[in-house]
Amino acid sequence: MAIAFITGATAGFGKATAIKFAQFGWDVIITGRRQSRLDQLEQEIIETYETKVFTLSFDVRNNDEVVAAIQSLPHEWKKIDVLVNNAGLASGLAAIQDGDLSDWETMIDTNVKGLLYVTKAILPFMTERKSGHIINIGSIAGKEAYAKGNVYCATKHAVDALSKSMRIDLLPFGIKVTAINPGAAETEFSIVRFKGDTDKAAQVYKGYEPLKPEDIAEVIYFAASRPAHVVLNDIIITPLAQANTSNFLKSTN
Ligand code: NDP
Ligand code: 8X3
Repeated sequence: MAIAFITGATAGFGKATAIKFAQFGWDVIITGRRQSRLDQLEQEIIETYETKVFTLSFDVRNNDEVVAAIQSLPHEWKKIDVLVNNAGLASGLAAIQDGDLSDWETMIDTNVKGLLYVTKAILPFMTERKSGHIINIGSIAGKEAYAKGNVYCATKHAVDALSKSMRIDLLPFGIKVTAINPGAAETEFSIVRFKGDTDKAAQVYKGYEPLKPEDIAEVIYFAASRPAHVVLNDIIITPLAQANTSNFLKSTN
């Protein structure tokens, strides 16, 4: 049976992606910091689908935790076919001159270093078997900067560069690399960005229909389920009302 390892599976895209893979009969390793949410999702999946679930709770910013968690996987769970590097966040929205150092560090440590730590810990299982697929969740913010997005945009530009670079380095191993770059999607993303201010978060999605976690999960699964010789390299997905990072068609009602 095929195995998908999904970071950030306690909410948003990651949770929807775990459910999508399970729906199609994949075994899933679901990860995140909130063990109680992982336990809930495990229950939900095993009650609904005939697949196996393994939960791992760790902080992607801590390389020791990442390595220990991944090494603790039983042998049969180490045959990971697809790694979905999804854990990530924006922290704050401020002009560069007003930026908060700790927000910057959180974003760089999570979105860039965390993605690298997880990838480095899992890659030996793929290079050894000369097979595998890494799906990196970038962002439209990794293609284009927007006002006050500075460091978040920089981390997602880094993910874009890493995806391109990984694709070259992993070519001799037959490992696929896909970058998926969503636009505005309603998840816990803006609640996290605005530090729990749900009213401010809701404003981001007002006046148009944003993407849903399931929209992204479908695309991730589609990329993962192409024939062996086909790779989707780079995908940008937006809601109909979004042309780029800054141009939205919003109704005023
Ligand atoms: P959510 O806030 O809903 O989910 C984020 C997930 O990341 C959670 O499961 C969270 O788990 C996990 N995570 C965050 N920090 C850490 C950490 N230090 N260690 C381990 N896990 C962590 O947001 P989304 O689903 O929207 O975001 C998923 C990805 O998609 C992110 O990389 C984001 O940048 C990107 N993205 C989001 C867009 C959007 O509009 N929503 C658009 C484009 C890209 P826990 O807190 O339990 O650790
Ligand atoms: C999240 C989407 O446009 O808020 O990556 O940066 S955006």
